[in-house]
Amino acid sequence: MQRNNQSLFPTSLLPSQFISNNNNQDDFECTFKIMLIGDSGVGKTCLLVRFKDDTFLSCNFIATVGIDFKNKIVTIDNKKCKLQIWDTAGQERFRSVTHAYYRDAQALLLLYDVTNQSSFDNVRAWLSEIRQYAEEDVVIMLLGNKVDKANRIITKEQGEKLAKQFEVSFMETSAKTGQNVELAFMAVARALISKQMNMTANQNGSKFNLTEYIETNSEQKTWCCNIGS
Ligand SMILES: Nc1nc2c(ncn2[C@@H]2O[C@H](COP(=O)(O)OP(=O)(O)O)[C@@H](O)[C@H]2O)c(=O)[nH]1
Ligand SMILES: [Mg+2]
Repeated sequence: MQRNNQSLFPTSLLPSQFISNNNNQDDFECTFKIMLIGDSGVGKTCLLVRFKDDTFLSCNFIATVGIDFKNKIVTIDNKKCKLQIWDTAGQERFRSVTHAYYRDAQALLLLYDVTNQSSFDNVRAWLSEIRQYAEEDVVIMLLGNKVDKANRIITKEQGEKLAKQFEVSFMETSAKTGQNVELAFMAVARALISKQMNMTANQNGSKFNLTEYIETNSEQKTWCCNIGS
């Protein structure tokens, strides 16, 4: 049965209006909106909970409905930044809703599950949807999640190849063990800060090199292109 999206998501909760209600904006030197997308069950909610609270819930009981968000304050190079992280439901029936939110996102973390072939196959469809609905200069990072599991089907090389083809950054993560989770969010936040600084100050200074940053900091070597420019 078709759901009525309007009743689930009142206009008062549309993202840009929601952000503009923030009275404490001055407390932060930057506020970024990051969205988690990907098929249902790939671990988006668990990844967010791991980053926010550093815990792993079995999560079986949490079926994200539509869209939800959590704020996390991070300090990067003495800058206090608010990351507003939006967690979407990947189910087909909610896609028409999440489209509206793409426009406000400065970064997208696109997840697949390394033990689930179809979630990997669907990455192309997600990327074309991103190209259609998100801002052109949105920062995109592809994440192969659940690398802690023994029954992986998708190799790291396959993930790297796909990311390279679409010129997006790539990492492998585990919401369960926490591997690379903090790094993925922090790398994206750093790329956004660098982008913002380059735009506002028209600086000639050194650009943040995301590739190098991830290579240096990741718990396993990963390939990544420079999205910080
Ligand atoms: N082993 C393992 N399981 C995970 C990981 N991330 C999520 N899960 C499990 O995958 C299932 C779906 O996770 P969830 O975050 O709800 O996926 P979502 O639909 O993308 O939000 C849950 O049963 C989680 O416990 C991970 O990194 N490793
Ligand atoms: Mg979820």
